[in-house]
Amino acid sequence: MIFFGGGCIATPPGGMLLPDLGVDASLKLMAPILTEVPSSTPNATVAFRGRSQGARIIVQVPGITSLEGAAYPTGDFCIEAPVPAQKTTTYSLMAIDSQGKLSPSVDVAVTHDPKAAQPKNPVCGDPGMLCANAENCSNGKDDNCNGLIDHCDPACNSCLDDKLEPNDDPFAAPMVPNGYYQELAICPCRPDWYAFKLDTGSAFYARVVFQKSANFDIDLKFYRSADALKLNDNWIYWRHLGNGLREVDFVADKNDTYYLEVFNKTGAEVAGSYQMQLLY
Ligand SMILES: [Ca+2]
Ligand SMILES: [Ca+2]
Ligand SMILES: [Ca+2]
Repeated sequence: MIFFGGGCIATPPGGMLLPDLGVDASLKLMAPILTEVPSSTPNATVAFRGRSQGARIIVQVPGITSLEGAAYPTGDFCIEAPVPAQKTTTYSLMAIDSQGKLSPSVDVAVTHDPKAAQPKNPVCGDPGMLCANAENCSNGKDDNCNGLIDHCDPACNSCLDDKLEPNDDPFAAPMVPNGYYQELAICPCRPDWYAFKLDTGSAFYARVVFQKSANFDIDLKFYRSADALKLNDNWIYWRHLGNGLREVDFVADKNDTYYLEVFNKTGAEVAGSYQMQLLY
């Protein structure tokens, strides 16, 4: 599940001083700072409010789902997550920036209790004036709250992405079935991630075909879930087959969700298209 742009005005507690979250690309991305989270709620959803350097916020609800939402141009965010009934759930929140850099996580526990008091601001609501209709392409901010900053935003680079978007990181990767996928695209700052559930001993095959150029040359990386979800680049499979053809041919050695990353290895911020065949 992915929610972009939806949200509410973050309301840090009055008088609380927050650190300067100016972005320095050379530094590690900081974990989100939570400013408002109820410890218990009678509701089926909870709103997490805070501040972040990242363009997007990820909430992992263990064993259930990952959610993603865009931060506001101010650096504030509000993102809602489901609350499993009659228990305490420990959520992990992370930030991810426009270049795919992931922050450490911050964990927070919320207890569902039908008798708990109603939280003060239980839903994120309309972000109102915080999100603009248009993207300013040179201010280092995600003005229109779509999770994409400046030249990474299609409003600035005019790149037409594919129907499986948004899948710019493993937390937003769709589970894609067997098949032949045409008209896929890589846009600037936006690798494509896909997820597959494989049982031990089952075979997986993926083939990607594209037109290579000086600025556009795709590579594939295939990961186990634990590595993909940490973005630690500890991939397990990567093979070249000459210009314009890449392949993954793998037999699962354990039951797991595996992830495929398709990206432009030249690092040039250009658009390119590809086709993908999946057999598993
Ligand atoms: Ca901008
Ligand atoms: Ca944007
Ligand atoms: Ca894409």
